[in-house]
Amino acid sequence: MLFERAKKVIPGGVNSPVRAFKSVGGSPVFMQRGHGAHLTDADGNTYIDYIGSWGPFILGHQHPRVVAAIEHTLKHVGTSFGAPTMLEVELAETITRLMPSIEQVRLTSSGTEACMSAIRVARGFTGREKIIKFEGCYHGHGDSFLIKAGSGALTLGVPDSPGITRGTAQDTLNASYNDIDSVKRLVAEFKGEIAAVIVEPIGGNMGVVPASKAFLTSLRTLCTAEGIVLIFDEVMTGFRVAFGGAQSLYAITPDMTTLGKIIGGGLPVGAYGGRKEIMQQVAPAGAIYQAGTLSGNPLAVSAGLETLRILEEENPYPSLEKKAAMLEAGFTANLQKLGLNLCQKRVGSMMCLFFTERDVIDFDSAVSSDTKKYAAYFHAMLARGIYLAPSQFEAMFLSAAHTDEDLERTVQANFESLELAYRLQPAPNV
Ligand code: KE4
Repeated sequence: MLFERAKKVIPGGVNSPVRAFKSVGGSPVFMQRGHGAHLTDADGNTYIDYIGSWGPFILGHQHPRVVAAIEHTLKHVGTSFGAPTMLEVELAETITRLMPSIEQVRLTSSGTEACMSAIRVARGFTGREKIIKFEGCYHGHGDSFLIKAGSGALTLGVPDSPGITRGTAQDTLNASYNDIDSVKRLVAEFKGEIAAVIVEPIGGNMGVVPASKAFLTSLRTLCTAEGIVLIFDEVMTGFRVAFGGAQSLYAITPDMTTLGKIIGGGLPVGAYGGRKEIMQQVAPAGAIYQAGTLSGNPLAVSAGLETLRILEEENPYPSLEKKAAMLEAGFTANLQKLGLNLCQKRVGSMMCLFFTERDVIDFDSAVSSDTKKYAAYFHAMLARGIYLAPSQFEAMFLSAAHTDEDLERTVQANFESLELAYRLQPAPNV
């Protein structure tokens, strides 16, 4: 049993907790190969993949041009030098051209590094210490982010994981997503002490929960008025929901943006960037230190660069929108047929079926979902060859490689799996 073997040498048998199936039960499926919109597991079973490595594979696994770009770099360039290369300059030029709010950008090797670095830079730039994040948003596993809202009157954050110090926790304040008043209260209470607000412009880590335009607009106005750095964490939404990311959809300009996933094309790349006057404070141009052995390495950069080139040349967004709308409509029709009134949220090719009848607009409404029903649904879909996130509080991602046949199969599996999860299937005639 692969999982037992893995658990002997890796904590929980996985290299990232969500993969362990803890919230849906059972053992994780060990994958052996990815190809287009499909995965093959170690036993040879195939799946239609709606995780796509948690977002990077908007083009599907093993896109021929991305594979060729990686092969070329491997054979004719190398993997990493720890020295500047033209490739990373080209990726930086592409990112700053496609996301104009990013005047300068620093490459990292993960989204966590990007987000950790962005708040350090915001703190260094403003000379302030506190940050505001939102309950239900995830910005990687940096200490300052693994903080939950203090109970009741205690507005200072409290650690959400052992190993996080009280000293760190006190500098993270939690507000409620889509609730500008919760931010205004913190800004008033900690006047002049807040360096940054970091927000996922479309929440993707409590299921998919879009921010309202009014909320993000008010956030922008408030941060400008208070000299607070507004950071859009677009690690998931960057080049996912639109070519220019969520900031282009909402037409709101953050002071800084963090990126990851798609810009690595399946290899480890993260990035943070923003206004030049802020980024000029980053070492070695400025005094704020941040570094990384493999930052901008040619191999990972070539995968990300080719992915962005394909996205720009082929513009798959209209067809992704059509496919995702078709899938959503199929699910809606199933819910109606079954008399279920579950909440669905979708922005472009990232979507979520919440097992709650409430309208999900923030963390509290998201967690009203019935995770047991989700678990039953998840396993029923898995048994039908549909690979979804093993947690209610994640996103479902479509790729340019998903075919209409994949979507039809998924809609049919959705109907059967909802029937099972809600025990709606007609009692077998005895
Ligand atoms: P990484 O360090 O995992 O590359 O990026 C952290 C991160 C930052 N910001 C946002 C908005 C993110 O969604 C993420 C990572 N997303 C999770 C999926 N919910 C990665 C999956 C995992 O943790 O294994």
